[in-house]
Amino acid sequence: VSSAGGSTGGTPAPGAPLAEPLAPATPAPPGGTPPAPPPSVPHVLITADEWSFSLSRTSVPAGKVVLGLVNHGQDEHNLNATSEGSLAGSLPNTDPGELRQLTLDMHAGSYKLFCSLPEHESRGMRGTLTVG
Ligand SMILES: [Cu+2]
Repeated sequence: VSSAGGSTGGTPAPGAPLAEPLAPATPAPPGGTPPAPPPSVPHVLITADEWSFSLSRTSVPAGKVVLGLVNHGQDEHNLNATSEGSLAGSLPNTDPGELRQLTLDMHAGSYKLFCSLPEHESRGMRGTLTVG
């Protein structure tokens, strides 16, 4: 195993205060009671290709949800989530092989997921996520 290389050089400017003071760590609660762990956030992975959206699951409980878009296609694709016609969230055009994520606070109902590039939705890049 050669550990050659590494970042050499990068001489710091003399006298330059490079390091910002670290923010103080979260203060320990005086009672010593550890905070309850946050509830786990459900994830939905949408796999995109030409021309389909494949959802890792089609229903989630209401609340925070992480939507992931992974592009397994050859072209760029994006993700839009609408509920009753209004946009709840979106991810921009994503290159093949890339993964993007966004967290949404979703209410009970039906969300439409689709790619907004011309004709992509009509070719099949759409899906429905049921929340509640
Ligand atoms: Cu697309």
